[in-house]
Amino acid sequence: MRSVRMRAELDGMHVSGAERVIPHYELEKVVMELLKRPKRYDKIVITIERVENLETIPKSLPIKSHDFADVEQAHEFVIKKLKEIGIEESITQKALKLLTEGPNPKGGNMRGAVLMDPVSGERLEPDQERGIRTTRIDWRNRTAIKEALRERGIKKFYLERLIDALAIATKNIHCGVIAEICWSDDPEYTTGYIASKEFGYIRIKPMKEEHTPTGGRVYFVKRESLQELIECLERKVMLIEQLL
Ligand code: PML
Repeated sequence: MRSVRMRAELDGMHVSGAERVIPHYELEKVVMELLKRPKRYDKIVITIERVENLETIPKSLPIKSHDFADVEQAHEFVIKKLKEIGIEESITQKALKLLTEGPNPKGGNMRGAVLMDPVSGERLEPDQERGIRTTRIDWRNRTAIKEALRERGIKKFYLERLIDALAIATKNIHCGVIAEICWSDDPEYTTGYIASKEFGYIRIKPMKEEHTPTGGRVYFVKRESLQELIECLERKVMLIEQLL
C-alpha cells in the first residue's frame, strides 16, 4: 500500500489538500486525480510513502444531522451535547470562541487542530500555529462509500467534504480523542460537526455565519497520553472498511 498526500499553495497560502491510502497499482491514476484537484496554484507538493503497518477500522462513526435556525441555537446544541459527556459549558464556549475568531495566535486559521484539555480548557498542542494534523486515513473503497452517502440523500455539494471529515473524525475517536468540534474555513460552507464515541458524528448547520473565513478543529484530549495520541493521529496509517 501507499500513502499519497497532496497540498497546493497560491501566493504562499494553502489552497487545497487531499490524501489517499491506496494499493500501489493505483498510484498513477490517483496521482493524476490529485494533480487535477486544485483549480489554481503556484506550488503543488505530492508526497508518496510506502505503508509499512496498516491498521483497519471496521466501521465509521454513525452519522446524524441537525439543522438550526441560526448559529446561536446550533452552538447551544453543541454545548448541550458536550455537557452530556462531561465537558463543562465554559470549556465548550472557549472552543467555540477560538473557532469563531480563528485559532491561530498570530491571527486567522491553523492547518492543524487545537488540542484542548477538557477540564481546564488549556491548549496542549506543542505548536499553536501549526496544530496537530490528522493524516494517513482513507476508506477501503471510496467509490462505494460515496455511492452509499448519495443513497442516503447527501447532495453533491457536501459529498467530498463529508467523506473526508467523517474519515478524520473516525480516526480521531479511534485514536482516543474524547470529542471534536469542527467547521470549515471555507466562507461558503457553514455545515460543521461534533464527534465523540458516545454520540457519533453529528452534522450541524449552521455552525458559523455565511461569508466568514474562520474555522478549524478543536480536539478534546487527555493530557496524560498526549504523545501517544499525537503519534496515532499524525503517523499511524488507517483504512476504514465500512460506513455505519
Ligand atoms: C459535513 O459536511 O459533514 C461537515 C464537513 C466539515 C468539513 C471541514 C473542512 O472541510 O475543513
